Amino acid sequence: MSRSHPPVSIIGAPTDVGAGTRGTRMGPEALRVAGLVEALAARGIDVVDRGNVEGPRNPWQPPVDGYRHLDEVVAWNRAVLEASTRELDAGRMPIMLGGDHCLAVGSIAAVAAHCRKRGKKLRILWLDAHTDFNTSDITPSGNVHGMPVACLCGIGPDALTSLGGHVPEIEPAQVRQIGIRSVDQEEKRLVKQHGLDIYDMRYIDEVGMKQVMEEALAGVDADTHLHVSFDVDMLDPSIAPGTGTKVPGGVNYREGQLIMEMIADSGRMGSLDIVEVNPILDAGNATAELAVDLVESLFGKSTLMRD
Ligand code: HAR
Ligand code: MN
Ligand code: MN
Ligand code: MN
Repeated sequence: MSRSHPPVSIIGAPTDVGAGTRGTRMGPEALRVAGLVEALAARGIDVVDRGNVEGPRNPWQPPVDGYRHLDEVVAWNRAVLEASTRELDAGRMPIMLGGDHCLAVGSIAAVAAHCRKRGKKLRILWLDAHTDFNTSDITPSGNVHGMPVACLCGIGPDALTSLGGHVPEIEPAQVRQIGIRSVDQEEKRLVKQHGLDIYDMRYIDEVGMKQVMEEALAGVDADTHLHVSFDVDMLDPSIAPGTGTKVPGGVNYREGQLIMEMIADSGRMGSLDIVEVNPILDAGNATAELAVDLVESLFGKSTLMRD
């Protein structure tokens, strides 16, 4: 029996202004070519591709005061915030195709406002190799895709922390981070200080993905809007080479499937980001194709016995 899903809207955000490697600007097309829209439609989901939002080109400049391309990052996030808000207001589930992970500031600011309006609890599953909790003072790169979680928690430049008009947009206690294995030295201090709930690869190795997901989803109920922010570098680079900041020792294929299946079982996913797909670095279009495969599971595709 397949679960009924809310209607879905695809929003492309073709940019790499927040990254240190160019190419995620082609992520939305790579995901479309991998058959994302068709895969959702084949599951009986009402899916509309809204096309891409627009924003400034990547000026490819060094960081200024600890940020690369801050104005451009803000402009792209504003576009994502507006497009996501429009879909949420219409009762549709936005799927934001990045683009680099800086765009989660806009997508999640939209979701946070939606939840405040509807009196819903918000839980964020941050699937990533990285905690993305840097600030301009401690960033080793100036790349804003290493900072979105901090910005959403109110730590960052005003233009990003107040993008959605509510500071902070979220509390660290609303976030669960899964797949983590690369945290910068000073960033480690900061995530500890703010009490982020981090399921790193060692913990996944020790207790197994089933328990990790049970813990990460604990307390999610009918009043909860679940936002999934899926950075494909969570996956092991051997199966997902098409991304700019690869870290060995990532989530394997079966673990990835289990994450998605258990989120699907919760029945509470209300919004999704798919970010950091860089087809230039890929083997064919393998990473986007794997992402689509995992998204099918996220929307309830399962083995014959459980479908
Ligand atoms: N922590 C490093 C930095 O801040 C690398 C961040 C890489 N970020 C992403 N998103 N790919 O998770 O520069
Ligand atoms: Mn990330
Ligand atoms: Mn990452
Ligand atoms: Mn909702």
